[in-house]
Amino acid sequence: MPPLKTRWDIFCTVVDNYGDIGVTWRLARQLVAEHGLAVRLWVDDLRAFERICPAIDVELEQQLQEGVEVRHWSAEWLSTEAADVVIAAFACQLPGAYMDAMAEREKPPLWMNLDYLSAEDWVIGCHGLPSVKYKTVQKFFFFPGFQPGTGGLLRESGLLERREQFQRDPDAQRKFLHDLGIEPTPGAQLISLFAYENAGLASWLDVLAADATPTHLLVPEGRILGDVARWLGVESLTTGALHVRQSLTVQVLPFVRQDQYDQLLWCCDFNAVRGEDSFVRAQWAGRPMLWHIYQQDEDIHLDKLDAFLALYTKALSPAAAEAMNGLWRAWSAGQPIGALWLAAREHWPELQKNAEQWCLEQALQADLAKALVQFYRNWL
Ligand code: TRH
Repeated sequence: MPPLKTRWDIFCTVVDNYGDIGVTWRLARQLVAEHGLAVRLWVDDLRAFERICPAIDVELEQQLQEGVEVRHWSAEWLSTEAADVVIAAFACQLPGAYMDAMAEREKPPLWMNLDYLSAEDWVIGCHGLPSVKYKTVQKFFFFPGFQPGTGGLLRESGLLERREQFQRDPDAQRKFLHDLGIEPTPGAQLISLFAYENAGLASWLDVLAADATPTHLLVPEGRILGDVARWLGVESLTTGALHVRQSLTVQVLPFVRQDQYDQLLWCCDFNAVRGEDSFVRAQWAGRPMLWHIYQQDEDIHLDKLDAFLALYTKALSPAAAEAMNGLWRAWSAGQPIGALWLAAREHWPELQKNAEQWCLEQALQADLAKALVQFYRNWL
């Protein structure tokens, strides 16, 4: 008989938006596909899940998706055996009965908290440290990150090879865009825009509209649409809407599956992203990007932003680094970025090269799924 697969349980509460489920779904699939593990993903909000994975049946308590056993984590907890490895994503609180089930196992499971991504230095010192204990079960901190000594970033095997192949194949890109209803304006730069509400947007769109280079702006449905509509002077925007203002074509896209969203990023010359998972995916696209960081109380997100910028711009010339710092900080503060965008454009070849090199440098680290599996092996 083949040996029993190690069983992993991943718990995800959807706080808001799609990052919590986006990260855990990606991780769960990778643990199954690349490490042959038996994974259950417990999610409290199947509707949010359905947005990034339309195959989800929101009525089902239990379903198999891409080899992952997806469980609806409902208020009424039915008793279940605890797994060998338990991941609480983003400090979510496990059901009390499940914690007891962990403690009742003959060999307690490895229990980890998968934390939010941050480039701050303190992460290196805290990654892998013991956290609280519940009866006999010890919890550990597991921090993703950009530097050696952290848990790394989610990156599927062969991702960069697939991306490079796609970016070398204009027909594949044309077909992908065409299937999404996108016929790029000839000679236009393609920009994707996934962001939270942002008062600074209008100044950027003003500059893009007045630019000699045409821009085709692709905006997935979401929170920024209100600002786009206001700038266009239309009441509302829905999927498929297409508006032209001088050099700027604005097109609203449907929310697509995660793998399709990757391809969209790979097609674009520049990607505006947000939160955590799209932010990482834009880095794997190897193209210049702009990050709308998730706002936190007492502005602690600003430290995270600066910590990332310090790493991301370290190989740039002082002038290009200054342009990037200015653009990113203003965007996350909701300030006008029109002039800062033009300043960044002055350094375009350098920014393109930096994006590619950053991506390759990050890919030298073990990916997060592999690092988790290694952590488990070491713990055993
Ligand atoms: O949606 P986000 O803003 O999510 C989060 C959450 O708010 C979370 O609580 C917070 O802690 C975290 O940000 C920092 O951004 P994010 O992380 O980029 O998640 C979006 C997910 O949606 C990501 O997995 C990519 C996916 N996506 C698609 O699958 N299709 C699409 O068309 C688009 C635009 C995104």
